[in-house]
Amino acid sequence: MMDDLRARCAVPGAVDFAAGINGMSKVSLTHASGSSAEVHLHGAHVTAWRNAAGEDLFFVSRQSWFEADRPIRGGIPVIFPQFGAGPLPQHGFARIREWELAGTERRDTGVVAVRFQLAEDQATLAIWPQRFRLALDVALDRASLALTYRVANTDPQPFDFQAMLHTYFAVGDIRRTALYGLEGVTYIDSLRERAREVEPRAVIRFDQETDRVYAQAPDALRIEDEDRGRTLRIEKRNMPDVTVWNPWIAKAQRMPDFGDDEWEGMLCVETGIARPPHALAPGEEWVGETTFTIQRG
Ligand code: TA6
Repeated sequence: MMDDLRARCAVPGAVDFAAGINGMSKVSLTHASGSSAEVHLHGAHVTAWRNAAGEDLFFVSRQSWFEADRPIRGGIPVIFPQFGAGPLPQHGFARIREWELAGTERRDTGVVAVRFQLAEDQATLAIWPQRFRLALDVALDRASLALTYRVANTDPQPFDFQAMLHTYFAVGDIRRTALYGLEGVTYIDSLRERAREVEPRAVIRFDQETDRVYAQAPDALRIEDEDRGRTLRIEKRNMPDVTVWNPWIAKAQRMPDFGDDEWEGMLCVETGIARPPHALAPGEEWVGETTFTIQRG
């Protein structure tokens, strides 16, 4: 399979293929500047984004599973058609399906891009009787990683869906990390019986388990990693909701695929469409975009 992928889609010096943990197929993207990224076909899951110095910008748990039918813990889980708990597996099935590689390219600008796609099959139809087509474009530039997430309704019936890019950022110390951009935004607090509150803080800091879904959030957010002297910008389009999550101590200890101490070095800031779910008529397509940029450090 690897040889076939390489023959069809490798781009010398930019796109290559390898067998990762447990032999799971992954695509590596390398930009001329030295920045790089890695995406597993399992879940079209971005499992690494590194700057030219080779520093990890995303968190991946040292205890993550790399197995069929299980989600990878870290990077960017692709959430569809359900966010959170519900009639489907937690966070839906897209993150535990094997996606197809639909294309690779190095653009004239130097951007290195790869496209993955997923459509219904007997297994998904058995639990979610809708025909659909997902596409995820991952585009690596010198100091940015841009994701374009498409959901098309190829079914004769309308359907509702939730979609989220469940991004895990690596931080030096969550207690010295600040999130900007959510002041005045209404959020649902998953830790307080889904109470609805308005965020009063211009600067959000973390000193406890945090699990909130902010509705209609501004399209520009910023993470200040004070421990590492790094500023990461998040810009989004047509992805109104933002989830902010850190499991903190007790939940970290309850998660088998997450180290007890790993809560200190990560922060999830997720972009997507959750509440209300998005309705798609037959033949319609939703497109959401999120771009991460290293602004400093
Ligand atoms: O996005 C936040 C959240 O919904 C949390 O409630 C927590 O469950 C997290 O996702 C991780 O979910 P997972 O199913 O990947 O363990």
